[in-house]
Amino acid sequence: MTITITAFERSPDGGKGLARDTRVRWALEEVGQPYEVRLVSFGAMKEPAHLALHPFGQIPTYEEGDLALFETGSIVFHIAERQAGLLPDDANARARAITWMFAALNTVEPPILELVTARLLEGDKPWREERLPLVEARVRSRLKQLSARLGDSDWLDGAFSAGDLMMVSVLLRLRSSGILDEFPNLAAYVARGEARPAYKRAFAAQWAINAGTPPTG
Ligand code: GTB
Repeated sequence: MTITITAFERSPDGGKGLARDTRVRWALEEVGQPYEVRLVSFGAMKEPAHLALHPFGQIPTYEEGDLALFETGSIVFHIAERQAGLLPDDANARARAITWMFAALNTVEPPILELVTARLLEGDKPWREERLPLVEARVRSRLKQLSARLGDSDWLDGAFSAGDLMMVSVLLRLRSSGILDEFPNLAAYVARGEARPAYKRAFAAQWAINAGTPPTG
């Protein structure tokens, strides 16, 4: 059955792979599942046809026959559950890998998004100088904990899993801040993720669409 995802017609990041369709593309590439992409403009995202797929008017979405999904956590989990390659067979190891997916989205991503907001969207606000160090401290605190848990392992819990895919995707958003480099094992972890052939294919596919658009992210 054909799988169709949606992505920005023009990603505001100019092809850095930071828009969330990249993590879905990566998951599909890891399991060897071909897919099609429907590009949507910011305007079209808020139109009824897209809102029927995504109640919040965002990308990415995922369509497969009668099934329509939104939220990258749910989409990547769906892909990982149905095809081999992203979740271990052992029930406990599988539960732990899923736990890391949730940890990436619920515990690590929120302070990172707060930082992105503080740096990019509130850059001209009078409270920026006071707020930014507080937000950066919250990000560093999370990274310190994650770094301690990862230690010198390649991946968070044994073999590469959907948990790592999600965690690397989340951490990539930090690159332009320089904070990731303060934690060499996390920077190396992200680089390992980016070196995976499936990630490279996913990145190249979004780059082919977005390269040359003015970066703002
Ligand atoms: N929780 C949802 C999920 O995980 O699927 C969040 C989806 C989401 O934030 N989608 C964004 C979107 O559609 C695109 S990815 N935004 C348009 C809108 O809300 O109107 C977020 C994103 C946007 C831009 C950059 N960038 O420029 O670097 C990076 C990431």
